[in-house]
Amino acid sequence: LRWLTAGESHGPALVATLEGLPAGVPITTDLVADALARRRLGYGRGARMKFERDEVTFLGGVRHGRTLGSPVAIMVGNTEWPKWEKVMAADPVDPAELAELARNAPLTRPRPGHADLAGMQKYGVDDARPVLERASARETAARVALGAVARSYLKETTGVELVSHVVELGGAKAPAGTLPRPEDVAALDADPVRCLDAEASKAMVEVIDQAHKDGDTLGGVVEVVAYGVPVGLGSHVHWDRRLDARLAAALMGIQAIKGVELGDGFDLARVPGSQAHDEIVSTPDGIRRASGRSGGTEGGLSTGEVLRVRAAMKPIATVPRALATVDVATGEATRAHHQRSDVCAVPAAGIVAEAMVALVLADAVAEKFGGDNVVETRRNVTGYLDNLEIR
Ligand code: EPS
Repeated sequence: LRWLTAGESHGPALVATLEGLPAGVPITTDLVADALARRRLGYGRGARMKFERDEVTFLGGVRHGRTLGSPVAIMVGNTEWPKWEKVMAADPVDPAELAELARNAPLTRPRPGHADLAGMQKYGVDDARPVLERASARETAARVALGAVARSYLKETTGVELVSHVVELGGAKAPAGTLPRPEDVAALDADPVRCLDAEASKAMVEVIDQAHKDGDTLGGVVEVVAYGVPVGLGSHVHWDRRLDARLAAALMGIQAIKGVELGDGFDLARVPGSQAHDEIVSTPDGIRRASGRSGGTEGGLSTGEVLRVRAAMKPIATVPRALATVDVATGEATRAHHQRSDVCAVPAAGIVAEAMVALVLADAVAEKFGGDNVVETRRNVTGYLDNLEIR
């Protein structure tokens, strides 16, 4: 599979394309809109989440609720656009007209932790606007739209189901070993921070309230859990075919993610081998792992056990109590620019991480099982699983 997104945060729309899916994958505008609505959930988001709506339009690849096998193209309209029509116009605008717009004032006080400064240096611009527009996590709406399609493909071909949850936020932690199942999704979506543990959720809401009062922002850790992943996705034979490497790259590619762990990740580095691996046992269901420390991959291959990956999000770089910076127009020490911001977007990051995991797994399934129609793909999956020599 190949996928691309385009579009600026305050542009008319985001667009996303996904190429390589077979025909027959069920998908509708409502399914994508529901996925996008989940991304807007979460305590601690800023004002924009409340008034802006994501408007979904399929531009190609789908007919009467099923993919055609041609590239899927989705447009996610920004309802904020009328306010930005001049500032973000594709065609030249009369400079006199632009000068009257406060929104167009050059942003010359780059935010520490944001793409602002390095982006201005690299692209040779003296205003952060052209950089921050694309660095913005608004772009994740396009990925979540594609993730909804990937997810439907996974469900249809392999029965894989994904769940994500917040395991840590601003230092408040869910109890170790909390592992949500697909039937917990409704409860997770109803929780203000998408955390399964009620006590921890309360503590997370409290730290968000405190950060809001302090003019600060918070990060956290999300976990994505995939059930029903068949054994043998990815491969040990080459570094860029390893499933864990592909998952790590996809999660690391989400705005503000600074760390990724597969299974128990960094904790495995702190225990001896006798406590780090998942012992292999014979059960009435066949050969299984006795525990899930590895996170469902060994040697870059999926093991057929529950897949579990974590991503650590740093606090939002647009800090209300702004950090020290340099005004690039004057060279003077000052405070970074700030208009409005989220206190915390960790619950939304979980939804984005789900989308990225769905895309990576869909890619690995398409690669292993092929097929031009989902019926063919499903037959290939069943044929493979039914004919495993060792199971
Ligand atoms: C974002 C900053 C905020 C968020 C935006 C991502 O936008 P603004 O600067 O316009 O207030 O609301 O997220 C979204 C619009 C979205 O749909 O997720 C940023 O700097 O990353």
